[in-house]
Amino acid sequence: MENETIKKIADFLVEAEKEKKEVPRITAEYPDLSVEEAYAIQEELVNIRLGQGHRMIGPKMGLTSHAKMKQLNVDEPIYGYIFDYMVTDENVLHVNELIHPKVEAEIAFILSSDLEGPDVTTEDVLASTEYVVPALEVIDSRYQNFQFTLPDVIADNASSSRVFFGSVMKKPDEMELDLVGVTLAINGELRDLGASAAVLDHPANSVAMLANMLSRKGKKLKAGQVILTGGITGAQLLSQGDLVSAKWDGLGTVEFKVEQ
Ligand code: 0L1
Ligand code: MG
Repeated sequence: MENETIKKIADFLVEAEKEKKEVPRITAEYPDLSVEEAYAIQEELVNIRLGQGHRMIGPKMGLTSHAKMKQLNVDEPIYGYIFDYMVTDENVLHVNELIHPKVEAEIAFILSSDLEGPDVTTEDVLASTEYVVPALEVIDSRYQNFQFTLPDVIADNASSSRVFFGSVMKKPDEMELDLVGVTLAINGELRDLGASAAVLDHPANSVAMLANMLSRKGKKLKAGQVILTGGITGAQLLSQGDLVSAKWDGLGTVEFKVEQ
């Protein structure tokens, strides 16, 4: 694919996010779009955001549950990036800034030292982790009806949109990180629950896999980055007026309200 086309598609997706307008999936026009080309579009999109003055918080993993991988018929997760404008201090999600947001509960890792693949292990990740924190990720695919193929969603920065972090920080050796139970309620009604092993059997595996995937592009995970490891619960559609509340064993609660 020509550089000009890569740039055109990245601009198209950035514009869709800005205009809060769902768009047809890229593969409707480019049916042969490969995963490699999709990551090139994502990289261009990241460069546009950096050029606009946004700061990258860190990468995220997506499609880490067997259910989501099966849904898209893939055997490897994907990654994308979280930027500063996606993280808010107030506990409010402004729905008028988004298209059709969904929320999922995750665990985020904050690294104390760099991790460089290709052979990063789960033990390496645990040794290089300063803290883990609970996070509610809001995903908002820019595609009509959240319908996409694997290359589409990669190009669209893995549907990244907003993140709410909790205030409880734990050292990785303070808890059994693969045995964290999570509940996700909306308006007081339990919508989903899960255990952190849903994320590739252990959320630290997700970070290791990410480091190894990035190494194929000559990239590494860096100290200080905050890494979202993937949904423990399924993603739940949000509406104006919703009160979202999630609870993690040992990591507290994160709540936000969905407003205009
Ligand atoms: O964070 C995620 O798992 C999102 C991956 C993209 C798939 C989706 O938008 O549902
Ligand atoms: Mg996610």
